[in-house]
Amino acid sequence: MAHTKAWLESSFSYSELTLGEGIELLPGAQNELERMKDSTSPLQLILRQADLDPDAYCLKNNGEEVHLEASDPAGFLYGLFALQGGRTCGESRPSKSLRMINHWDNMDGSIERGYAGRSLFFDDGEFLCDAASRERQKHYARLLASVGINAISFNNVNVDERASRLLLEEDAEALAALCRIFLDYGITPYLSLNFASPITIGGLDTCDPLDPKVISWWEKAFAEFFAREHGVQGFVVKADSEGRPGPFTYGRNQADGANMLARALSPYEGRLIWRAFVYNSQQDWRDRSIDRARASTDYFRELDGAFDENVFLQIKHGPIDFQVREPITPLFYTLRATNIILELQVTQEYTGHQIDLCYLGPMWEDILAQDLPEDMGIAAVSNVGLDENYFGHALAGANLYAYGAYAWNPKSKSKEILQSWFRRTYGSVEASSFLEKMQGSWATYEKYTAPLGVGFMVREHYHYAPSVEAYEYSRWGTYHRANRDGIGIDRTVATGTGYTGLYPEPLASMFENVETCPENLLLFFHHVPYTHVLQNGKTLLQWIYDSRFEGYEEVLAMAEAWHDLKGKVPEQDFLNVQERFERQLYNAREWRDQVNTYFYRFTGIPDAQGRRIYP
Ligand code: GCV
Repeated sequence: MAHTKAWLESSFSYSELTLGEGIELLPGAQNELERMKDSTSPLQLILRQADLDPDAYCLKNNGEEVHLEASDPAGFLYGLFALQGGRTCGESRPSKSLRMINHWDNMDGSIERGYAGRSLFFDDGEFLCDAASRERQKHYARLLASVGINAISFNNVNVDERASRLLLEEDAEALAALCRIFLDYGITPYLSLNFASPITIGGLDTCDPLDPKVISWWEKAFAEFFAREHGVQGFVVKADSEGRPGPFTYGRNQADGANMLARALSPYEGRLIWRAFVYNSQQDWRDRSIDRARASTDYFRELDGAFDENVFLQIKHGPIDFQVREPITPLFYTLRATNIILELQVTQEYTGHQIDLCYLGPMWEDILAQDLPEDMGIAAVSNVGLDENYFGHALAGANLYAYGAYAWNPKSKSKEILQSWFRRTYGSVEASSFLEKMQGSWATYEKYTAPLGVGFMVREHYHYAPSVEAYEYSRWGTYHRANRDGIGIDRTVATGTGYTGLYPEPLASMFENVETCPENLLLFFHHVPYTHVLQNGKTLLQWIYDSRFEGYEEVLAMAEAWHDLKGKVPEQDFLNVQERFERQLYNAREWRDQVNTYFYRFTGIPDAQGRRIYP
């Protein structure tokens, strides 16, 4: 099946090319130059070496000649993509040197939390390397490079037995061929690693990071792996998390585990990306002394400065798990001597499964507007798969595009990104009314799902559609604590789990105090009575009712605005989105009615506006 071009339609062509002295081009840049060549174009393209930052480019245009300057091959590549996107002058440099996409693809071809079909890379335990798969992989590499992504991990962080064997000789050739496709586009390949590999594939009886047998096993494994020269630059590791083994199993700390691997990687300049998503997923809901939100900060803050220099700690933006609204994980404010990577989720695990329209640009704009370390890297879980349009929902392409834009420039404006994506995908179609609603689609999603940062309330494991109490008595540590008087988790120092105290001032006091806590996070930090009066004068309960009704109405309005684009966007995309709006409406209605009924049954307080709440 052929994939759509997504936003890769070039609006630039040249007839003559001049290459300055000493310029080195990536094979991907050579391909792009080929594509843009058109003997009827009035423009000359001149590439020159200049003293710019890594990956940066500068474009100048006098109407006849377009000059592209850069200091390295990646800079030329990004400049060529900028030209294709319609930019012919100005300078640009990325603010982050690591801009990564993580795949959660399994080698059987399934994708954990994937909503756009099967894997682009694997099927049935093998690499996909037929001609059609290669074409798609190349196109995908172009798509990523066009928005500045420069690193990729191919396989799921939950590494099964098959994927553990990626380290071995048997996959070397296929792995090298896949890596080459991405390297050609300036994208450095990584793999996810099984911390228990010495047991799973090595025949040892332990993976204790301080055991000399284990250390030599890894040294030998990496020596053999890197001798094959496929271009892999490092590994992503999920350890001590959700059933994955790790250093805790042996009474060691997280730095013991990460540093052991990092030291074995250092002769090859390998990097170790260690995920901070470490928590106890066997919690007893009765035990209120454990707060999952605290876990990553409790485990890692005391290790600041203890990690080797080739270790990067990858931290999810929020302390729980990619909910529609979470505060920033405290570690971002407290780690000072550790390399860190911010982890976002492009795939819509908790934000509508690419069935519901949820443009995530505004969420990332909010996150990146916080005072985060400037020199951190950025990574995000991919939302693509074998579906013809790549994304399942044709409009979910905006999320990958926006992620690239934020990875390049964290100060980007989500509204401008959306307009740019739409123009490059659908041309100059007048769609301002629809785009305004799409810009608000994250806020809309938040309105009809779990209120004010309380999180979850979704169907267990599946993570789509309402199920208000599905997690309330589970082992996952994600409780909303609703009772007949109120709802929310008391995370204060004064009376709760003490989580607010993990933030530096003035954030700690702001979150601690119910009056100063940002209202959209009220139930994340506080257990509040339904009669609590919000800033807009409504009670919490009335606010819950109102926003569920509004959320549903907003989905209706989005679906109607989309209808006006019939005949203006390609029929296939029109129908794809229309069908998804029907499912989104069903979902939003279920959320509205299940959440409202849940609270109405608890409180017996009717809606002040007399709308129908099912008893
Ligand atoms: C890859 C959440 C998801 C899991 C995912 C995990 C992680 O818990 O539901 O599917 O596992 O996050 O980030 O490791």
